[in-house]
Amino acid sequence: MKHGESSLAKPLTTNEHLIRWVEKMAELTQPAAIHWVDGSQQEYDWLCDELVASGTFIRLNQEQWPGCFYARSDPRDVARVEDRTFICSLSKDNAGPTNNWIEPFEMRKKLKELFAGCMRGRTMYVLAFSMGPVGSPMSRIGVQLTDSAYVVVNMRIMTRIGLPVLAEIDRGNARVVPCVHSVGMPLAPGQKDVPWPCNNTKYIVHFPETREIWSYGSGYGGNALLGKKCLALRIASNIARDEGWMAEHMLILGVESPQGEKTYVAAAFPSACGKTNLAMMVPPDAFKGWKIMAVGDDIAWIKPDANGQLRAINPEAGFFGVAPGTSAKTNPNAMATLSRNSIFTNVALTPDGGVWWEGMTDEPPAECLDWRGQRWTPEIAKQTGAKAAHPNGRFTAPAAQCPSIDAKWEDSEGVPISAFIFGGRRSTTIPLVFQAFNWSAGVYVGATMGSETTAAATGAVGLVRRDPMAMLPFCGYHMGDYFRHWIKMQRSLSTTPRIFQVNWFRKGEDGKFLWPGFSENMRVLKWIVDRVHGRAQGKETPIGWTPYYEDLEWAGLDFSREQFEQMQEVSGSAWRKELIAHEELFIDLHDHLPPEMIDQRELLICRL
Ligand code: TSX
Ligand code: MN
Repeated sequence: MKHGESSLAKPLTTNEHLIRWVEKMAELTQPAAIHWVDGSQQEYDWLCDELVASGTFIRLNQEQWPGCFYARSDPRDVARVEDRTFICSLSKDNAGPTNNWIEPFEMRKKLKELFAGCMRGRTMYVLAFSMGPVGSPMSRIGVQLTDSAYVVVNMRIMTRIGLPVLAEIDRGNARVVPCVHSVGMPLAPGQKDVPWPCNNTKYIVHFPETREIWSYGSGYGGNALLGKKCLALRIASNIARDEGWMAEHMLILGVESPQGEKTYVAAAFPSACGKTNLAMMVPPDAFKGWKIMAVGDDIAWIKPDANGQLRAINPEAGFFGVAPGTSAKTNPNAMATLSRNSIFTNVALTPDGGVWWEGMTDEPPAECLDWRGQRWTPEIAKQTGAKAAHPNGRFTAPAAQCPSIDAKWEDSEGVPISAFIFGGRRSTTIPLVFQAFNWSAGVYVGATMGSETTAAATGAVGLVRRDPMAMLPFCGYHMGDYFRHWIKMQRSLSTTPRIFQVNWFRKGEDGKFLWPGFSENMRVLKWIVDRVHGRAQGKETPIGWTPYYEDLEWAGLDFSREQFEQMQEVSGSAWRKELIAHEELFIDLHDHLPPEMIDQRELLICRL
């Protein structure tokens, strides 16, 4: 008998409310079968077998890539769809100018139409998941109904799922976030399925007041794995505001000194800044005895403990990382993490049943099949510019497999956060590192952060796009109220984390990067840790404290005082332009902006 065949439809819960909701949703969406996901290895293996049989998955060469699978999406379903993402709060004002809003009653009517019969001919999976370790007071539970087995197996890597979560629901204290997901492609009797079902009409919908998520038409990443961006950021940012904690788009890492002193920091970067690389960074050889340990690479839930100390958990259990650019050189820990039990989507398939992507090796394979299944060779690439992997091609890999995963990464109390780091990709103006003068000044730094667009995103390349706290696509309410919440958090803290800005991407007049980045960023992290513990000097500048040349550890790197001064320069004329760009962002948010943001801007103008 196949995995649990006879009992798939049997509810794995005693919670009447949950059972009735599943029945109601099945009535609406009309699936051919219901499968309560238990989360076992057996079930996972069986689902992967089914995905291979249906053509969604290709099993990779098990000698080289044990436990690994390969998927190609529909070429029209390759990334998050921000213009199809909606925050349906009761009032439009609560969603703010940076979110799409549709009146909730109207949206519910639309969703009813879209979801009516949308799962015909498919199985509806009932997927209970926990964001954060099961049972942690900081965790939150969701139940996702989905007609995609691909989603179920990815969610098993990215979150904690199945029986332990259902048991938590049965205990009855948890408020569950209901999540409904459909690829939006019902099957008529006898109709043959396609490897990647989806619909050109897409809706990613959040109801912040009722804490609900509805997703239609996409099977990809953040559109479909509803625990991640939808629950852990957009819905959780609403919960966090109401309950006095923070749901942030941040990596968490621990810095361990040779003496065994441990310091945890959380860092927010917009996309294409190498957040996963920083989370898994390996210190340079000269930093003997220093260790960087990863707690998370994307999301941090941060809450004051009884002593007024901020503590953070990583609500996820895996990494859903961008593959292109990831290599043994740029991120050896990621390469080790994804070497087994991982799922690859929209990268290239090599003739020996392996995967490849741009930047993985110096030498490309002589030939392979690209992310669309077409023959690709380096010659073809040279002639047509075709990429073997989609720039947003992904790996889904278990966090527990990361060689540098922190011992406390699943600690239900979380890890203490001593510093926040805001970063961006800026070729001018922003120095390698500086420390904000205080909490409000630091919130201003985060609120005004921006990043230059790269080829990976759509639109013009090289423009600075403002992305406050890297939360622009993920804040589930008014961005001005979000700044207000940050300001307010200080009141519940006995010690406030120090706040820093970094920029690995400043360029010289020759257009070359001034800073070698990657492992060498350890030198910056060490100064940050030294500042936190009151050990390092800082030079007062108009924008904050910057390190003196002597304050950074230079062993093992040939970097002159002149190079350093160029990289740390605070140019009055460049900053005056920067301030005008800040004002533009603030105009859009003016009626919700906390007065501290205006004050900080005034203070900055005076200091300049
Ligand atoms: O991830 C990056 N980090 C953080 C690493 C811990 N990247 C990659 C960004 C794209 C996702 C970086 N790119 C970093 C960085 O610190 N710095 C740069 C820019 C850079 C690129 C190449 C070189 C130097 C700087 N040098 C050579 O290629 C030789
Ligand atoms: Mn992210």
